[in-house]
Amino acid sequence: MVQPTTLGEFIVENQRDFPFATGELSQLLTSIRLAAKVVNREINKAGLADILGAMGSENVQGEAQQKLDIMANDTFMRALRSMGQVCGVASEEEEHFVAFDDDIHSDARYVVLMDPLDGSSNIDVNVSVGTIFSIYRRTTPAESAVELKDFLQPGDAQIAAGYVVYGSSTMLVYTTGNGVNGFTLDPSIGVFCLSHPDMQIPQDGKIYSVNEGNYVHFPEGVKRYIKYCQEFDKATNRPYTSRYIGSLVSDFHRNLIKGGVYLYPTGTMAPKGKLRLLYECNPLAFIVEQAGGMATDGTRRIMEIAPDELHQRVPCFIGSPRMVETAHAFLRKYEN
Ligand code: AHM
Ligand code: MG
Repeated sequence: MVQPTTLGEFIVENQRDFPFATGELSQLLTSIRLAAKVVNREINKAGLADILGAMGSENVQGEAQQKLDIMANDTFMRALRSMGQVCGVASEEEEHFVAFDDDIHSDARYVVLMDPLDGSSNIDVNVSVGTIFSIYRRTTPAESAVELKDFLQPGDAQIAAGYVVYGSSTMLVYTTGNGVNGFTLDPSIGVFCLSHPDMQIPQDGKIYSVNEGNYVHFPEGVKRYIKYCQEFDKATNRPYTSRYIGSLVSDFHRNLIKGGVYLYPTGTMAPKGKLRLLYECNPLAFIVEQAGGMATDGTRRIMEIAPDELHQRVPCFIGSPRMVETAHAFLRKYEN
């Protein structure tokens, strides 16, 4: 039997490709890998333990927090705090960034932004959820207090980004800017093994993913693009297939493998879009571009947007480049 490469081995083997190859990033990814396994274990038994359902609280964005949102947030925070590489973490579940300012973090050079459990409204019905993370070097000097500006960096400054999808199998997919690799958790030994080396998104696809319940609220260009996806045309392989789980990581992951486009546009329901720039769109944009795809807000590359707040929302068009470009053409034509 051929022994699979484990995520731990892969991280060490590829450490040299990384511009600041000091081993710190490898340690940091190790913390994330461990937290992902803990969260996976808790999600897997969620129906048996009393951890389903709402907490009875809301996060800063006014969304009901699920018990598993809190568990995932605490697990990742603890794992990142336990090592000395990270000086602060910003999370969807926390209004302000959390500074790690004790002695072991005094010369930590990285900040992490994360959505610890994305798509958590799907948990109670046993539908896939995910974790998304984004890693930057701090811009302020080590040994000083971490500041908001360390977190408000454009996506192009990301050092690494990834996601975990807790699906029919659990996978961790990440990039450090040298392509994208996917690892499947072998539950019998509790180890992530390389299963999807050098992932490439198909240049074109047949899947469009959008919450069509919001159709009447969308800009005219998006409505026309959706109609285009639904029309019959043999030459361009239409109609396309509509697939929408409502769990960004899962929808993104499927489209990355099969080819497709995910849209969360502006609309009267979500005037700035729904998805968060820093810990949802940027990390997935880094991954999709590394896999040969595109991510924009309809006009600009997501990763070029200069953020001005931690929980900033942006419209998002992400996936196979030809599909994103066609959507753009509709947006330009029906600009309103
Ligand atoms: P969350 O971070 O509160 O879970 O919200 C993000 C989720 C995404 O996973 C998903 O793609 C989107 O919200 C679904 O939104 P909608 O229900 O409006 O279609
Ligand atoms: Mg989310």
